[in-house]
Amino acid sequence: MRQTALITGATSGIGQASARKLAEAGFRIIITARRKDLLDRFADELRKNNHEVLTLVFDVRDRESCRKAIEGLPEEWKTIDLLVNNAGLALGLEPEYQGDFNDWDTMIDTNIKGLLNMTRFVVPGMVERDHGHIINIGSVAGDAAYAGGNVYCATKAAVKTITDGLRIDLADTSVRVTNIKPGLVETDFSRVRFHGDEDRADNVYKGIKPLCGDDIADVVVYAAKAPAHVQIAEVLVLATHQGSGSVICRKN
Ligand code: NDP
Ligand code: 8X3
Repeated sequence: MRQTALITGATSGIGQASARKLAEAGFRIIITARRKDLLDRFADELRKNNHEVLTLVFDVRDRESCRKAIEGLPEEWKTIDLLVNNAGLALGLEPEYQGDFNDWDTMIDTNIKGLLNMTRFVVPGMVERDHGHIINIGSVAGDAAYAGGNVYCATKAAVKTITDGLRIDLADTSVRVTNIKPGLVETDFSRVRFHGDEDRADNVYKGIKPLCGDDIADVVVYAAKAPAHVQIAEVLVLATHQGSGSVICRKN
């Protein structure tokens, strides 16, 4: 029986690239996100390439929807071997004292509570089977705050602590836990952060060759395919001309 991976936030960017590469690496794929049209289109592409795929449309912030999605899985899809908690976002880049309350709530509810919702519903089955792997997509932003990053950085610092806590709590099982922390990756991330302002989003990647979704997906697949006794605990992946969350060397 082939292994099954569930990837949240698979309509775009890192999640979509990870789902594609995990399918190519032999996983059956459960892809999830809110935008049904994009999810269906991606599922069609995967099926055309003979990959086995199931779509689930829900918002990770909605705990009951997460519960229903997992509990309602068809029998042949119930055994999840790999959970990739990728769904997440940044909103705004204002100083903390001028931040938008709704943006804060959305980031905290998605990046922290959404990840916890999925973990809470999927991991008990892994513990029961004494087999499984959780890969959380953290960020270099979780290592240290940068200007205007305040709440987003705090959510990714929380992802690091939550991931470490889970790893400790699962150390007496065979379930593995990984935190992958990307730096600048060119996806829809900045378009979402700047509420659709394309010029501002494009500027984020000016003068530097950023990472792409596939670069992070390669690391996801590496961690997932490592031998069972090898737990890739944490990986920081930066563009070559990025030194840290706030040091980015741009060339004209
Ligand atoms: P994208 O905006 O390209 O993708 C984000 C994905 O998350 C989309 O598929 C979106 O799907 C999904 N999503 C967002 N909110 C929700 C929600 N409430 N419920 C379900 N799905 C949701 O961004 P990235 O691929 O760049 O981001 C993926 C992850 O990587 C995030 O956690 C981000 O913080 C992290 N990251 C990104 C970096 C970057 O520079 N790009 C660097 C470091 C980390 P839909 O809208 O259809 O629901
Ligand atoms: C995304 C990377 O540096 O834009 O987490 O915050 S950064």
